[in-house]
Amino acid sequence: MAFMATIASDVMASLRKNILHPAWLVAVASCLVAGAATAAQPLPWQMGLQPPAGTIAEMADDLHNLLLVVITLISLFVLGLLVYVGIRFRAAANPVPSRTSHNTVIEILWTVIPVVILVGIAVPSFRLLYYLDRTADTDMVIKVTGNQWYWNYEYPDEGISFDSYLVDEEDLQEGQIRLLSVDYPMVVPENTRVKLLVTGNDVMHSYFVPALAVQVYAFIGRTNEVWIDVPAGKQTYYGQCNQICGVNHAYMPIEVRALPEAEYQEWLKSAREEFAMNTPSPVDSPDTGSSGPLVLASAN
Ligand SMILES: [Cu+2]
Repeated sequence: MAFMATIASDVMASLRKNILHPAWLVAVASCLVAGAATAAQPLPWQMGLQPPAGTIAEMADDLHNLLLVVITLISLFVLGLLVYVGIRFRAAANPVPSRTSHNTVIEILWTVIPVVILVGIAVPSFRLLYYLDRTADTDMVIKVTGNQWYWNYEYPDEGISFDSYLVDEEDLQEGQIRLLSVDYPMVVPENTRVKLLVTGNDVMHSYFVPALAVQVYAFIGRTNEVWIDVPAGKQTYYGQCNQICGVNHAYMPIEVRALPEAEYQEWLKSAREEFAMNTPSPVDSPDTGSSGPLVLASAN
């Protein structure tokens, strides 16, 4: 027993020394302050979702908060019921159990109440689904292609296309974030609705930016259409591929940079020079005849 007591007091002393160490307190405090200042990246000790950016994310956040209340109440009710039954009807307190096999009132209640709860959840849920599905009123289009292991962003209306790679840890500049910053981020003007055409080039990837509440699969040979509602404000939103896609799955982050219109136009000017798309190579022979299926020439 003395041995156990010694261990316990050692553990307590160590906890006091380490957890209450000023460095820890400073770290935790700075996380909280940083959490309030920057909105679009995961933070140490983060609780809950990233602050929502744009109407889609706000609606998703509201739905999440509503569901959190509902499931908490249900869990507490079921727990309370279990504890009550366990105590009230235990063998010692209730030696002769009731032989009741059914009770019509309670059976109607435990069918109708869950249905009402589910319908209550379905209304905001479907509202959000239909809102997400409406990609018609967007201001611009970006085609996003997942590759092993980087993203490619193409602005079809601007004729630019570029690859976006993770910045290695040893090359990180001031202000860049380990495992999240990329060499060429996807740049968008602030306060814009952007239609994303998401596809894949090799295996399945998934384009996921939590703060913008966008998560969509990138399949080879198929284009998924979604939109993001980038709110006003110069901000960088970080995300990651969240479909296990091979050994470097963790190293293909997404960086979306929202710029004021003037700065976006400036970026566009330099991007047009730097990332002008190669014109697609023409099919080898225009006269393929009608004898066989059309074979597209390999680009390389
Ligand atoms: Cu991936």
